[in-house]
Amino acid sequence: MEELLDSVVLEKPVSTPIAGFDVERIREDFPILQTRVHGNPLVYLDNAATSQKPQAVIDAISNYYSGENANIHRGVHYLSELATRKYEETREKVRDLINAKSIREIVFVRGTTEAINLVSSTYGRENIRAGDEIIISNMEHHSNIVPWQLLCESIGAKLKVIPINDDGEIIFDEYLKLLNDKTKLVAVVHTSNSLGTINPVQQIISGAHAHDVPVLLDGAQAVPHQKINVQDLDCDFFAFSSHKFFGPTGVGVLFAKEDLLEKMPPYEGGGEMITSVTFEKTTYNELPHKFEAGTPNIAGVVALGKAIDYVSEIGYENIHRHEVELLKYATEELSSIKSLRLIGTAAKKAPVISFTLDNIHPHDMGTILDRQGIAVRTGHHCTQPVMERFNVPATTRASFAFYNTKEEIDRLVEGIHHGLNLFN
Ligand code: 7TS
Repeated sequence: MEELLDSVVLEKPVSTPIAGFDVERIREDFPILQTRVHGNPLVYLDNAATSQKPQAVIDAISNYYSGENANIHRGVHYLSELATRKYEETREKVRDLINAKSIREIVFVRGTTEAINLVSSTYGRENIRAGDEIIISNMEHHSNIVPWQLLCESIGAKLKVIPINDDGEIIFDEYLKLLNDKTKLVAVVHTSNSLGTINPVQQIISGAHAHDVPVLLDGAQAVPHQKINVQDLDCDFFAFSSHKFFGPTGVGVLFAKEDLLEKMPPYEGGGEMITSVTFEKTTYNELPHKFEAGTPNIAGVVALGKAIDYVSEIGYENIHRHEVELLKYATEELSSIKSLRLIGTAAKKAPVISFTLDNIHPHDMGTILDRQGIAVRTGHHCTQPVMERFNVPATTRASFAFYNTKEEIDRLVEGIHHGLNLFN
């Protein structure tokens, strides 16, 4: 009888095992996931803001400073050559990760934000003129809005915005209508951080290319969840951040097609980006170094290489299968809460769930969840136009990574019920 009861109780939360994917084993690689917050085991559901780091990435930073530290590209001594090799090895790993044609197309920057600012202040300033138009969407992160607004203000160009429907999907016909002879760039988010929507980027790119318009993809929320192939996509620019991809903060990647990078003026001036300098004339270094002025975040780049190794070992297929299950389970469980409204119900979604609750402000819910050790984000998630579109001041957002579990989703749901009981 006892055995029977056990099996009944156990039936619900156990995940379908995925061959070669052991989430409990994987969780052991992330020291922070073993910590307690306010006396409870941490449930970390703020992965869209930043992901946690496996021990291999943490060790890479420590090992770099303990045994490898030197400035790169400049020295003939052993350590400088070692640091340079490690830094450049990551460039090749990034190239392979997103399947770029050449390492000349991989520029290290500080993050997605800097990558987009680089494109707006170099490609944008060189190619966009008064009266021209730049297309973005209603679901952009502020970092893919403000750089274009700054550019438009200074040169007299116009920003055009693709509207989204009530599920949080781009209205494709409206996008096609916006494309015209004045369009000089399309800059859209691959995967929305506040809605979870995965945009039909392939079709967006084909639509723009039919008008000879280049496309920049903000891939910050895409790279942690799915394999990106910039050659298949044929995107012209692609930006992402290391810290959302299990690597350190302060490092990001700009991919750009080589012919575009060749024609773009430098971004910042300084050491490393030059071939020769006289007071009369400076010539610039070859790609991609022309866009990497000054001493970069060498330790961060080296550790990003470890994050790429780590994700490759787990495999995107396994990550995808596990996250699809998490998203499905979380959507079902959260939808069963009567006063809960999901914001972002697109047919194609990454594991990100935004919601509001009747009569409880997201910040209050976030605080109540935090007291139970559950980390979610509340606010506008740097997508204020999305909040305006859905007529909400803010949302509570749970965003998942491959190390999250169904049991953690149960803790979230219990936590929300606890908050509802306190307020009602
Ligand atoms: N683009 C998207 C889609 C993002 O989600 C973010 C950060 C950025 C750009 C900016 O990235 P950064 O690394 O340059 O800062 N998103 C979030 C978030 O959702 N909560 O905190 C940061």
